[in-house]
This record gives sequence, C-alpha cells and structure tokens, in this order.
Amino acid sequence: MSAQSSPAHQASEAFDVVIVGAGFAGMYMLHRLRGLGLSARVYEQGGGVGGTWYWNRYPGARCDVESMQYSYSFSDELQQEWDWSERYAPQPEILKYANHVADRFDLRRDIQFDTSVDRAEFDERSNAWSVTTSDGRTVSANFVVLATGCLSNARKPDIKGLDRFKGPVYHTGNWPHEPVDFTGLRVGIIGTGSSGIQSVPVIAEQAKHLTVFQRTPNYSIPAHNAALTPAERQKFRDNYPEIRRFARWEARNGIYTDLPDRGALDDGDSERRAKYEARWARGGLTFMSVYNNLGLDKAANDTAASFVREKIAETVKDPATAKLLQPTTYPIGTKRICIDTDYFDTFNRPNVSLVDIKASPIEEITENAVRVAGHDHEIDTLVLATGFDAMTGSVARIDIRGRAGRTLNQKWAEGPKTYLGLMSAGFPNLFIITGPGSPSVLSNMIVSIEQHVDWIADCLVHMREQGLATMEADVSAEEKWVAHVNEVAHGTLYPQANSWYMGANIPGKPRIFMPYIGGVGAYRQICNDVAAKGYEGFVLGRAAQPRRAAS
Ligand code: N01
Repeated sequence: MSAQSSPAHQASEAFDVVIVGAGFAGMYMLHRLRGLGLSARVYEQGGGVGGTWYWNRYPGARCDVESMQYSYSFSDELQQEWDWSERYAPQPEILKYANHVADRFDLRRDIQFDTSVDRAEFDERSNAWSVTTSDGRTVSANFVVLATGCLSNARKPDIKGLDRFKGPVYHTGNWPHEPVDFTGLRVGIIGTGSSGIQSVPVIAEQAKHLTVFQRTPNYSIPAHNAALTPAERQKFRDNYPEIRRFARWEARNGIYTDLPDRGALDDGDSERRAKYEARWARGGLTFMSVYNNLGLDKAANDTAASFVREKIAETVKDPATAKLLQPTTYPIGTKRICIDTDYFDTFNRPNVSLVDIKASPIEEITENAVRVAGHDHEIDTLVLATGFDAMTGSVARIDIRGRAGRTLNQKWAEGPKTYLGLMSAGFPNLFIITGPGSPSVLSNMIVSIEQHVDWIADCLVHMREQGLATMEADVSAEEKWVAHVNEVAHGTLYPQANSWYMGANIPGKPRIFMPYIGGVGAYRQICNDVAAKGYEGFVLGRAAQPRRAAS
C-alpha cells in the first residue's frame, strides 16, 4: 500500500498515510499505523506533541476528567507505570505524559513540528491525496487522517477596539509558553466557560484587581482536587480491565462511575437533596450522572439546576453578585458543565469584581479599559477566555478538496455532514478522528480517540487484505446518519442552550448540534456492526486496472 505520487502533484515524498496533528489522536494513530507496517508522516503546527495540552497553558488549566481515566488504555505497561500525581492532572503534567508517550513509542521521527497542513487535494486518477504544508512542500498520501482536535481553533471575539488595547492580550487557548506574571496588575477577563472558570481563581490570587466580564453564567461543580495516594492509583491499576470496559461500553460519556437507575422525580425532596449533596461532595463531572433523566426531562433538570443555584447563593456573600452568577436561561448540563476549584468563592475576594455584559454588552475596548454602560473598567492586561470554533474550526482552516474539486467548507456550509463522524461523502480516504457526528466532545476524549483510531486501523487492514484502493461514505448512508444524529439530539434538552455544541458561539455558524449524543457504547456497537457487515454505508473501490498500451 504505497502511494504513487502523480506527476501532477509534483510531490516529493509519498506516504501511505498523512496524519494532521500530533495530539493524543495523532500520536496513537501513528503508533497503530507503524504496527501495521504502513508509512506515515504527521504534521503538527505546534513545536511539540500534546495538541490541546500544548496550547492551553493558562493559569489553572487542568483536565476535568480524572487523570486515571484521562489516559491511554492501549498499552497496559504504560497505564501501570505512569504515576499521575493528582485526581485531576494539571496541564504541565498532561503535557509531560504526552511527551513521555512520544518518547516511549519513538514517535517523533515521523512527526514534522512547526508545520501546518494548508491544503489537501484528492486526485481521482491516482486515488491519492496531495498534501501541501506551510513550509511550501507537497507530499502524496493514499489516506489522510484529520487528528486536528475539536477545541483547537482559539477564537478571538469580534469586539470593537480590541486591537487598540495597549496592554498584553492573552487567549486561554493560545497561551504563551513563558510564565505570565499578573502580580500588581489590573486584569480583565472576558469569558466564563471552563477555561475562564479554571483561570479566574488563580489569576485573582496574583492580580491587584481582577474584573470578570460575564455574558452567560455557568453551572460549575467543585473539583475537590487532591493528591492521589499510591493506594488510590493501585486500586485503578488493579481494576483497569473492568474500568476501561465499562468506560467504553456502559458509560454514555466514557467515564467510569456508578450509573443511576432512576430519574430525579422518582425520589422525594429530601432523598433527592441528599443525593445531590453526596455528588457535590464527591465533585466532578459525574454530578450529572446522579439521575438518568437530567438531560432529558426539564422538570427533572430543574431540580439539579436549582440545587447548584442554591450552592452559588450559599457561597457568594454579596447577594447581587450571587444572583448574577446563577445560570437561569438554559438547563444544567446543556452547555458543557464546568468543574472548578474555588470559582464562586473567588467573588468574595475584595480584589475581584463581576461585570454583567449580558445586560449591557461591552461597548468597546479602549487603550486601557473595557467600556460597559458608559463606564471604563481600567485594566493593564486582558485575558480572553472566549473559547473555540469547536469541532469544525480546525478542519475548516485547511483547504480540503475532494471529488470534482469540491471543498469540504463548501459541503459543510450549512453544517457538518459526516457518516459516523468518520468520513464525509465526496472525500475518499479522508478520515476524521472524533469528528462531528461522533460522541467526541460529549465523552472522555481519550476513550473516543482510541475507538476511532482502532476502527480506522482495522479498516485499513481490511482494505489492504481485500486489495481496495478507496473508501468513502455513501451519500444516502451519510444523510441517514446526519438525520439520526439530529433526531437523537432533539430528543434531549441540549439544543435548548446557546452552546458551542450548537455552533452558537460563532456568529454566522449554522446552528446544528454537532456531536452524537447516543452514548459511546451504542456508538461503538454501531461502528463495529458497520465494519462486520463489510463497511456497510461506505463505498469501497478497487484501483483502476492499468490500461494496456495500444499495440
Ligand atoms: O470556551 P467556552 P472555554 N463577548 O466557549 C464568552 C473544554 N475545556 O475555552 O456563554 C463576551 O465554553 C462566552 O459567553 P457565552 C470544555 O469542553 C476543557 O471556556 O457565549 N463574551 C463564554 O462565557 C469546554 O466547554 C477543560 O455567552 C464572550 C466564554 O466566553 C471547552 O473546552 C478546560 C464572547 C467561552 O466559553 C471550551 O471552554 C477548559 C464575546 N464576544 C476547556 N465570545 C478541561 O478541563 C465568547 N464569550 C478538560
């Protein structure tokens, strides 16, 4: 399976597979392809491995999936030997882990750093992709795998005057590699999603004054982070086979936890309150798993939402500030729930103030202030915790051209269309890892990444064994899948929120619920069944027979 570079491409090198991105998806994909004896080249725009954990270095950044679960499962030696220090790993430790994996599996020799893929064009004559990179070179590959990440296109908001601001401006999703010191400074932060909520308490400790500009308050659950004891680590290690199986098959979101067998309204007030208190005390993302209908039934959801609002009111001393911090306009969990360490308590500090920019949007940013309702909030430094062009943003940055020269951006203009989140019709031999239409961001990303990588690897083996040259999503299978993804989403409360899941944070982006909410286990079964039926819903093609020269 070695790509032949067509003269039209003028490609200098040819690979079986080009992988875009050296985050957790790209690294594992490379490892699997090596094991299959396929040649691969990874292009990574950053200067190192780790993807999202390479870029998101903001103060307080840590994973809010527990570290013993937010880790690769493909190597038992790795999971037995790596020592996570805390319940929730801080960003530097996750980056260290990514680097360890790169070294341990000798991945770097096939990764070209500081290089982005600008263009990928499918040549229907040679059935090969021609891939052009930011260093001006073009290579050829039989397959392209987009391991570009779902939250890797940091988005600067379109706020009047932002470019006029004289002080430093930082984006949480593209944080400098050198330490940033806020000591003695008046800092402003715009955005109160997961990144804002993690960074606010840490910045507040350093800054002279921190002004938080909030458009929409968020539901946040305490992390209760703590050091992991050797006994706690060992308990996980001893039970990894069952924990990983459960995460893949039983837990809808790929996180091992006890699953509820009843709905919130099946319990009386005091019993329900006791369960919420217990989950609040435990902390973390599994708060939403206390009942089985919080994402489905508004009345059930209201009970959890009220509980969190009460907790905010109990924590924040100034009633007006507490009221502003209480989310009321969308059901709990329908925007990605946040996990925090002392977020709400931070608003009790004398050096922190909250500005409601929903009631009065930011008018403009001046050279030294953020102007709201005619008042200048003077700052020395501005932090943008304004999120990402999620799921499609980093794919859209690449000029991808499939059959008949049609671009993926043209095809996705009305919203992303994929079959299983893995491929898009008209773009043969182009795989997407954790793409829109798959559970992806609704799950523990590593569980979903490993599932996709393994599925793609098995698929490439199948193609090699069967002598197949091309694979692509069938249009009608894709249409059915897109309809199914939509139907399942609209059976839940999720579309009620203006979330990045819906593309709502990007002006002009189509409002489509992008990930598949059917659960990782059900989804895995669907993917396995598709493969078992000879890749049902995909069109598989043999290489064209070389024409006989006319005699
Ligand atoms: O981004 P967000 P994030 N003017 O989009 C506001 C993952 N993550 O980087 O809600 C004013 O959630 C915006 O307001 P609104 C996690 O999946 C994981 O925080 O649109 N405000 C919102 O408050 C998460 O969900 C970890 O009204 C503007 C904020 O900025 C995802 O990444 C840690 C604005 C953006 O929130 C994204 O989180 C961190 C404007 N023009 C992140 N534009 C882990 O621990 C936007 N906002 C694993």
